[in-house]
Amino acid sequence: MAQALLQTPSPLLPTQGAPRQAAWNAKPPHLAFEAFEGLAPEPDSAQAPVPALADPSVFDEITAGLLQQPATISPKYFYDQLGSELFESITRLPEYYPTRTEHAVMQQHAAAIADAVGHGRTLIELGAGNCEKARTLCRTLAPACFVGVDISADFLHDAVARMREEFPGMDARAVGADMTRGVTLPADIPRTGRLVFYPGSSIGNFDPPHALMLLEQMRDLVDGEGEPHANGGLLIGIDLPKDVDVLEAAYDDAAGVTAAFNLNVLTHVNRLIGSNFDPAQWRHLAFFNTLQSRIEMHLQAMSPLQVRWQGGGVRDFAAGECIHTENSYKYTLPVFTDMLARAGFSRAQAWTDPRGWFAVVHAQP
Ligand code: AVJ
Repeated sequence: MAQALLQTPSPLLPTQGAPRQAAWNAKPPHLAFEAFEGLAPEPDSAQAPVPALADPSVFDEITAGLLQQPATISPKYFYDQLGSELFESITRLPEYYPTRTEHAVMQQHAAAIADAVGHGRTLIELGAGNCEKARTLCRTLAPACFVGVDISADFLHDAVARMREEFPGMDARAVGADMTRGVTLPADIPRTGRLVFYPGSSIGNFDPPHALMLLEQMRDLVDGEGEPHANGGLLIGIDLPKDVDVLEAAYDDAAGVTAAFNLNVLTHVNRLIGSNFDPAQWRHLAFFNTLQSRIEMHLQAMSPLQVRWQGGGVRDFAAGECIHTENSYKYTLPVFTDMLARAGFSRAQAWTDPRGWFAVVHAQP
């Protein structure tokens, strides 16, 4: 059933088409736009060049979200080049405990984790970003092959190039893909001995039903696509519930880096759909929703606003109205282990830090 999700079109997981791939590799449209403007000192708006926008599926997804009540923008659009850099800065903030806590758990339990997952595998990191976490893992696991998958393709390519330098014997690949649309690996990636690594508690960005579907896809990915004795595994980071003040500070830091990260999504969306968001008219909100056990991030309009985008789309916002940009679910271990079981994983093993703030979980189909 989950296998079908990788290939069957559905609202959550549209098929992966060639045009989208081209869009990832294209030059950022705003660069071409600015260069052109530089040649024409007083661009007439009627004649201004129309920048190349995102492919239709991205355009449709974003504009549909903006027209929802309340408006939403998927958190995956945080990660343009600047957004990926801002996220890297977040991971170094004193308030943002997840990255360093996960790192400490992996260091503390390195031997046990290596024992559980096994050496010499094909390591597939989802949402690889700067590949920093995989780098540490590669030192202990010495995988024959590493595949970094990330939506921010240029950022990922640089990171994978650095992996090749540090591990010359390892076959390191970069796959620029939106994993929520299903990941297709290059055909020559070994089907057995796969370890999917999904660190950072990024699974928390998805609503539980969607998270379950993604876990099912990961199970299929490591299941060797029907190959017997695939001997695959999943190593995943989970942020656990904790004191609300600790949680909220992590998503609303004193230096304002998370605010800048949240607001940057508007600039990115402007490039993707040709909209006219002015980030200065919005403010960052982050709070813990106890009932749903999730941090919510929103952007709040500071005055009545109208936003327009290419093709004649328009959305009015009242003062105080919000765009929901992110959820970050905090699962307890029993709840998460149950979700793993429903996704077809068993033999779950978890390691945590002394305060019980973050867990690294290994499971096998
Ligand atoms: C990358 C999803 C793990 O939810 O903690 C950090 C993203 N958002 N600060 C998280 C994020 C705001 C992060 N993940």
